[in-house]
Amino acid sequence: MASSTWEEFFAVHLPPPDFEDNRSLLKEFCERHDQYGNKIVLVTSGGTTVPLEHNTVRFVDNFSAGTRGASSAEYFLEQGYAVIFMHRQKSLEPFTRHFTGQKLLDMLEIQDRGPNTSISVKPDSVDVLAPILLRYKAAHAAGAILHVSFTTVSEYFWLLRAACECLANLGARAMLYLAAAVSDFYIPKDRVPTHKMQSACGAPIIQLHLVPKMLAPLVNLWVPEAYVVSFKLETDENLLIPKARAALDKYKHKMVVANLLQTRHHRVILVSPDVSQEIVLTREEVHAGVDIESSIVCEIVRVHALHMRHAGEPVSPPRSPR
Ligand code: 9Z3
Repeated sequence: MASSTWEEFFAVHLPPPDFEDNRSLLKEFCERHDQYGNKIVLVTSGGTTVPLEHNTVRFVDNFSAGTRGASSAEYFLEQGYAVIFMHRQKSLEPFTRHFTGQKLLDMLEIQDRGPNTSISVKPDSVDVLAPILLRYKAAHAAGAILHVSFTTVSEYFWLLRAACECLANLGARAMLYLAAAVSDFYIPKDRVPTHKMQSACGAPIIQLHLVPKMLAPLVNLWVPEAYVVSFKLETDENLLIPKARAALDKYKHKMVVANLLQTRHHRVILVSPDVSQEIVLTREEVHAGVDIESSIVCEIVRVHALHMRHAGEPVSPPRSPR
C-alpha cells in the first residue's frame, strides 16, 4: 500500500534494525542534559537515499555532502548547546570534516625505525590540528554530542520522530535545525522488488511517490514548544523566498533558512514570520575559509534565546555535565 499520510508511512515502513539502540541513546542523552537545564539542538545533515531494491544494489540519492550540518554542529557546541548530530552515514561529521581526503595523512610524518617507528604531526600542521583536536576532545569529554546515523529516507523519519519524542520534555530549550536534504519522493515498500533488478527484464519503469510532509506532525504534535528551523533549497532564485514564506505559513514553525544550490556556501536568507535577513560572505571571507554557518548559528542562537525567554525558560549558561 502506498502511504499518503505520515501515520500510514510509519504503519507501512518498519523501523530499521538498530532503531531500539538509537532510541535508548537518544533517551539517555536528552534525559541527562534535561536534568541540568541544558539546551539541546537536533542537527540533521546529509542526504537520504531511496532504495530501488530491498537487497539494495541501486538507490536514488542527492548531492548533499553534509557540509552545512557538520559545520553548524561545531558552532552550536561552541555556543553551549548539547548536539544530537543525526547524519547520513559516511557524510561529513563535525571536527573530522576538516581532514577529508589525504589532508590528515599530509599532516603527519613518519620516522621509520623498524620496531621503534614513530609518527608525529608536522610542526607547521600543529597550529591547524591542535585547536580542532582540543574542541573535539572537550565536546566528547563533556558528553555534549551524540551521533546517530541514517541512510534511507525511511530510516531518517524513524530517527527524527524518536529524537523528537525524547526532545519534547525540554520544551522551548529544544531546537531542531533540519539541514538534511531529505528526498521528497520515495518508492513505497510494497512496490520495491526484493532482489536486484535484472536488465534482462528490460528497462524498468519506476514510479516515485510523494513523501508525506513530516514537518506538520513535528511542529504540531511531536515538539510543539521547540524552536524549529527548516531549510529550503531551490535552484531558481525567483522561487526561493516565496517558497520559504509558504512553508512558514503552512507549518507555522519559527524560521526557514533559504538557500540556492549554486551559492549555498556563501549566501543564505534567514526567513522568519516578520523579517528576512540575508547573510553573505565576502570574497575575502570565502578565500580565508570562513564558514557561513558561524553567522547562521550565531543569529539563530540569538532568536532562540528570545523564544526561550518568551516561554519563561531561564536563559542561563550550560551547567554540568557540559
Ligand atoms: C539545505 O537546504 C541545506 O542547506 C543543504 C546543505 C542540503 C543545501 P550541503 O550538505 O548542503 O552543505 O552540501 N537543506 C534542506 C534541503 C531540503 O531538502 N529541503 C526540502 C525543501 O527544500 C525539504 S524542507 O523542500
